[in-house]
Amino acid sequence: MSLEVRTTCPYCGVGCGVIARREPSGAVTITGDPEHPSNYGRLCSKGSALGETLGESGRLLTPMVNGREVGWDTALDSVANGLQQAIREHGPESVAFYVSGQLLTEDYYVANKLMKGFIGAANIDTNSRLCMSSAVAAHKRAFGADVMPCSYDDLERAKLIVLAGSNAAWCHPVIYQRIMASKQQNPDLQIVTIDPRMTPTAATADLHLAIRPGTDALLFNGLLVYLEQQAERNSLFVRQATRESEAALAVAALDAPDIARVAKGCGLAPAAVERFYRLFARTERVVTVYSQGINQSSSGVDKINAIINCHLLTGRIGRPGMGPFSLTGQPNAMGGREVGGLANQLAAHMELESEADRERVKRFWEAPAIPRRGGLKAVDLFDAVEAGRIRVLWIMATNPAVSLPDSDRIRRALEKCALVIVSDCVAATDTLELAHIRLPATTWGERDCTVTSSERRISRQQAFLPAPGEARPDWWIVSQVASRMGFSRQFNYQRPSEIFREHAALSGFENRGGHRAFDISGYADLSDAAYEALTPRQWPLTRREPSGTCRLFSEGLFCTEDGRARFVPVTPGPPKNMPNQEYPLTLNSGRVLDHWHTMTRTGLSPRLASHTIEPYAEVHPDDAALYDLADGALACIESPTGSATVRVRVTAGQQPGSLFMPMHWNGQFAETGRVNALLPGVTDPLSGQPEFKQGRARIRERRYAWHGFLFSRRRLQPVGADYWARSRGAGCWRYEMAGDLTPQDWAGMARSYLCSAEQEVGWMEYSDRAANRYRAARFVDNSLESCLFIGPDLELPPRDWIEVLFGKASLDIAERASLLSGHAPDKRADVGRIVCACHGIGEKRIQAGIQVQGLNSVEAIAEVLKAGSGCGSCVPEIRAMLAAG
Ligand SMILES: Nc1nc2c(c(=O)[nH]1)N[C@H]1C(S)=C(S)[C@@H](COP(=O)(O)OP(=O)(O)OC[C@H]3O[C@@H](n4cnc5c(=O)[nH]c(N)nc54)[C@H](O)[C@@H]3O)O[C@H]1N2
Ligand SMILES: Nc1nc2c(c(=O)[nH]1)N[C@H]1C(S)=C(S)[C@@H](COP(=O)(O)OP(=O)(O)OC[C@H]3O[C@@H](n4cnc5c(=O)[nH]c(N)nc54)[C@H](O)[C@@H]3O)O[C@H]1N2
Ligand code: SF4
Ligand SMILES: [Mo]
Repeated sequence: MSLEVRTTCPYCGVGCGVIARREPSGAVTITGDPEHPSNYGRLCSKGSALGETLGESGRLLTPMVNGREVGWDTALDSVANGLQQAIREHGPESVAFYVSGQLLTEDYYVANKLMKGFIGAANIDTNSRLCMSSAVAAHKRAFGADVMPCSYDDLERAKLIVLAGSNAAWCHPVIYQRIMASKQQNPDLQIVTIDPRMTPTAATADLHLAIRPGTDALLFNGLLVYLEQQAERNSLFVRQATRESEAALAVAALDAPDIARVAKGCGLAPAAVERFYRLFARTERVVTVYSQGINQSSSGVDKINAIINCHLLTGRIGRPGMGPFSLTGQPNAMGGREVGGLANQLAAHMELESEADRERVKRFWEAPAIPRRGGLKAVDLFDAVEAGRIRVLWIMATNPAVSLPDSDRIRRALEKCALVIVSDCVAATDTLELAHIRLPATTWGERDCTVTSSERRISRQQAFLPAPGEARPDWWIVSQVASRMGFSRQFNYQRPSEIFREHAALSGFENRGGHRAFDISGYADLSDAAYEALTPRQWPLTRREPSGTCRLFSEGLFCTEDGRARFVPVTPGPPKNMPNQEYPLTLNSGRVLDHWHTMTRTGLSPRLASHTIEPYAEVHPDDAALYDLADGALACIESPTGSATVRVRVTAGQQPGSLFMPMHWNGQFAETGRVNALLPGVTDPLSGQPEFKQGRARIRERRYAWHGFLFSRRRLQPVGADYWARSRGAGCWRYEMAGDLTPQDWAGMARSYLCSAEQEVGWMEYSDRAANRYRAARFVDNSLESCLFIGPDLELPPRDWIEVLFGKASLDIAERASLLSGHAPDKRADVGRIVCACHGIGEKRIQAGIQVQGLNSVEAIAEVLKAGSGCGSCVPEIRAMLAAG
């Protein structure tokens, strides 16, 4: 009998419902849940490839202490003893937790409870600091609480959607699909994208404002002034429901008196600015969506308040189809905010600084002590680790050696730390390499708790697979450690439903009149069976409103003492990391469609890896000419903190003077491709969020004596290559490589890569020493085991047909010969670079469809080839191919 469960995708904050079906054979199929209100059956490429990332291979299966496998008892005792000893000798502030928006709510709740209630310090921070903390701070300033008032439904009701610093087509693909579907039904819907570079999201917008990096606050200050000048102020709303409008307007008028000034400052054409302002002024139903292009800035909080100011002035908030909309990144970024995962929060939207809140939580938890002050924010926390003030650091479900800024320094801090504990589900990450204690956690498919999406919707993750090896849920691990530290009564949880009920009860505890907006007390008495069957609902959710709440602030009442929202006067300066003579370029960073962060899971899927196999930097053609960089060449990028070597992608979509690098690559996939080696730990003074979007850098071509690639069924460690990037292929691992020194003996080097000496069977090789060309292939029982291609320059054979050979049980003579000649035996086998990751359709296949089959529209290509009919994120690329003919 097959087992079927309804669960939630573990990737982005859209929070799509997934149906996972496990067949008796063990195979797992994944489909979108047609009944889940986040996606109504849709999924993006990452969600649909979830089945490819399951399984035991590469997993951390046993607890380990100092490199030795141990039982859970030993591991948990070691953690508890390590924490207690440091607390005894150096005080509670000498230990810290660094947690994650990828923990589930119940995990997060117990980690926060242990630190803030029982260890009695507040040094627990989360990777949401890197992600949402500017939004949290701005919401608190404007609304008096961290509340995002809108729903996805508002995006479908809007007549204008402004996407500020969001590449939703790649990062929130199902929301983007919903927006696009809405536009198809309602062609009047206008979409404005504000992003310094051309993205797939910008490509399909009605208006793309390629803004000068970091100048968004000026644009929105200018909008505020324009709205006032055009008499768009909603006087009644401003008078009754807000304060400080005059101060905000006065400051904005100084900063952005007219369109000409704004256009100049933002590097935009005045007509484009005016068009945006006019659209905004005349459209009542406007939603402004903001994401990392706004948040990850040294003035991110101010930028968000500049956006919210415009919604307050026009009263466009709390009503259908309008409002400021913060997109959350991680699956449970919102849940983490509910439990108080940030160092400056308590739990259930209460404040450490408030004595009443502290007393209340202390009584509820029966806790010995609650700290009076916030703890260290992520970047500061790692500074304290480096300085030796924090002696024990427990990291859960995040990979800071890659994802924090100035990552070489983060690695050094971890190396110095007396005790580093890491809970992760995989066996090898850059952070785990520096851990003394490794704790194997269960992950998606095995874990069983709740998460909250961007629109405040709480959904269940359900297990459909047994936990592999000794892996355990994070809530269990933390509770066990807490018990061993002497708090067994308050952490005696047997199942997640018990934690969830406690969390729900705390949200309603002494919360009279719903003073705290986060209230899910309607769930406080949920039975275990009801928890199992929980359907997705939006908070607040109380006994009086058991079906949840779609939209907040609909009565013009906010969460401040006097119920009024606040305008915040803002005059943000330029980014802290302006380019200078030595480092003349702005370094921007972000995401690609098919990878998730540090690739620990998406890196295992051949389908997802096929779209982008190497780290890269986007460079504008003018800069490419200036620095003599060819498309496809390798380049060295340097900054004041470090350097990286990546492939160059020349594109007119990039802004002159700016580079863009994806954030995903790391020591496991390409040691030299780490963008955070280049970005300094500069943060927003209010939120502590790092400025990941504006670093400074310089670029130059990096020449090598040889270039090559290697395919192997086994995962290898490329030795002798100065540059390498690993990616998953179908049935093989792929390595792109380059080196400074030509080895004396190619065959010897090939053997050291591909096999040990006693395995020297089934070799074929071709060598032209003078031309620095070498090719070798190794077979086991006629099937291709590995192959290596080396040349003096970038002119190497295409890769895709070789991957096809790994899918074959045995190769015929022509195919073997083709390996050595470097030419595909059959032209059809070479599909080219994968464009549509959902269906695995390559560039050449699509080109043939256009040129040979006469397919002349996106729809025709979707119909005949299926390309573009999945998540739709490759549609802009297909459109560009159609235009090129
Ligand atoms: N495929 C994929 N999807 C993901 C993730 C992933 O790893 N992979 N991660 C998830 C997470 S945790 C997050 S936080 C979200 C992030 O989702 P997004 O915020 O949409 O993604 P980013 O690519 O980080 O950045 C968005 C855009 O900001 C632009 N930008 C840079 N500087 C500026 C500026 O000065 N002004 C403006 N207006 N824009 C600027 C960048 O060019 C970039 O296109 O994605 C989530 N979804
Ligand atoms: N330059 C640059 N840097 C950035 C950003 C950027 O835009 N530019 N974006 C920032 C943002 S917004 C974010 S959110 C961060 C993300 O950065 P990270 O959080 O560091 O990235 P992940 O790769 O998602 O790390 C999650 C880890 O948890 C593990 N894991 C998965 N499931 C479980 C589980 O159930 N339990 C446990 N214990 N572990 C699990 C995974 O294997 C992985 O090692 O990166 C930030 N860094
Ligand atoms: S849009 Fe986000 S939540 Fe939905 S399937 Fe894709 S990654 Fe998962
Ligand atoms: Mo994020």
